[in-house]
Amino acid sequence: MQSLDRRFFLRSGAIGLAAAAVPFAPLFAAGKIKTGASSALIVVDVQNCFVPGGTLPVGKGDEVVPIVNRLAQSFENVVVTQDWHTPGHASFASAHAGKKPFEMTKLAYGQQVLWPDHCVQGTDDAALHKDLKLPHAQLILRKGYHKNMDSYSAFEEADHKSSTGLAGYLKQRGIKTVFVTGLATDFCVAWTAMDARKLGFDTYVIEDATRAIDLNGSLAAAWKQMSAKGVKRIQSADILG
Ligand code: VGL
Ligand code: ZN
Repeated sequence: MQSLDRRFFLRSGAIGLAAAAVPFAPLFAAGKIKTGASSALIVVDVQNCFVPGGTLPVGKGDEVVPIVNRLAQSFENVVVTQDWHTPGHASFASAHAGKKPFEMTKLAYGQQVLWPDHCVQGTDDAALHKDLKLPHAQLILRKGYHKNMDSYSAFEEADHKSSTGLAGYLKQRGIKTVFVTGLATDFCVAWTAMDARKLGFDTYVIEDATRAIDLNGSLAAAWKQMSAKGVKRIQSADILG
C-alpha cells in the first residue's frame, strides 16, 4: 500500500514538473517542417567506403551519422541506400588503362568521373557505417550493381533509362515527400534529390546531414542545379526544432 502511494506521488510529481517546465523549455519546441505517414527519410550511402578510412573518403563523412540517427526518430518511413559495385566496375579508374582516379572518361551513356575502387559488393568497405542506428528502416536499396553503368541516383542509373524501382516503391506506399541525407552531397545525394523532384516528389535535402566530395567546384554546382529544379535546402533543426 505504502509503495503504491509513493509511486502515485512520484508520478504526479513528475507530471507537475513537466507541465511547469514547458514555457521555459525551448528544447521541446516543435520543428517547423512536419514529417508524417506520407514522408520518407532517404539515407544515401552512409557506408564505410565514404567515411575517413574508406576507399573513397568524403571529408568528415562520419559526422552525418549522429545527425541521421536523430532525424530518423522523426520519420516512420526510412529508406537506406548502398553504393554496391561489381569488382572491376566501369566507374573505377583501375578498369581503364592509363586513367587515374578523379579523371574523366566517356562511357556509353556519357561522361563519367573515374573513382578509386570503392564499395565493392560484399566487402566490409561497402557495409553500412556501424554506428548508424536505423532499426525501423524499411528498405535497403542497392545501386550501381551493373558493371558497365554507374548510378549516383537512388532512382535512376546513369543512362537515365534504367530504373532502380525506388519511385514505384515509394509511390505504392503513398509517399509524397522525401528528405534526402547522407553522402555525398554533390554526387549521390544531389542526383537522388533531383530525380526525386523529376519523378514528382516534394523534395528536401537536409544540408547538415550531408557531406561533400567537392571535386572542381562540384558542391556549388550541385546546389545551384538542385535549387533550379525545386529541391529545398534545409537544416536538421528545421525538423527537430
Ligand atoms: C558516390 C562517387 C562514386 C556517392 C558514389 O555516394 O556520392 N560518389 N560513387
Ligand atoms: Zn560509386
